[in-house]
Amino acid sequence: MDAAGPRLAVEVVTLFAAEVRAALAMGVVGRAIERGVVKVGLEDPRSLATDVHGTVDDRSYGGGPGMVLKVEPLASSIERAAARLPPGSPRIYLSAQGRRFDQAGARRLAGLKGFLLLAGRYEGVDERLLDEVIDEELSIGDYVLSGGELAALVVIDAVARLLPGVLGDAGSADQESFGTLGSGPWLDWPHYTRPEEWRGRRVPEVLKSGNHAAIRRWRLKQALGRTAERRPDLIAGRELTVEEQLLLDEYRKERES
Ligand code: 4HQ
Repeated sequence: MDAAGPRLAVEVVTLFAAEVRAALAMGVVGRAIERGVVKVGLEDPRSLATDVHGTVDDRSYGGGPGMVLKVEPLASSIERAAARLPPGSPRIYLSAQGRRFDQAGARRLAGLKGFLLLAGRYEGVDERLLDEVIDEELSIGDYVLSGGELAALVVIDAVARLLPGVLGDAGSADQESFGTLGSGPWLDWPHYTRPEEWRGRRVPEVLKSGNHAAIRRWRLKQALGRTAERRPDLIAGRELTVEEQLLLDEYRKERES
């Protein structure tokens, strides 16, 4: 992978470069980086601040509490980091005002050669930076974080695991929730491992049957049933296949009894 260069290059612009680096060393993402499939660069705007104190924030015009990240050190950092990425790599700001990041968004980013993530702090960044050097805003959900770093890590994690060679089993990214079993995306089915019985609760017999067709059917039924119960929005307006409709009806009948 090294001779050909990484499959995906990511740059993160953050005031917490050491913390982001440490978090990236964990688990699946850490291994993807180790193997050279993903390359992550970090850029700390503090190192480009124009004064000796490394000032990157200032008071908000219009008043009120909270600081705003200054445009010049951020613009310089972004341009420096972007120069390490393939041409055309989008520059993305993590923000609660952004378009919602989801599995389709993860697949889109996984198809790129590179992208840049800007993680803000405090009240956010000077709006002119967004107009001038940012291509899009992404939100990981409707809640308020203290900074964009955790959001950037969420995006990198969801994207990295989709790249060829990152997960051990080539199919396993595809099989889970929001993967492609049936016409999906459905929620995941229940999982079990040993022991066979725990506090009187037994593993469903079918999973020990060795009947792979029956197991696949059971899992799809559970996935559909749980999706209908917990996330009806994911089912509403979707065309179910004949088999899926049958399995969902079966699930509901079994629930009643
Ligand atoms: N932020 N999804 C960064 C978020 C957020 C989100 C709040 C972004 C604080 C400085 N980012 N600012 N939700 O809550 O991505």
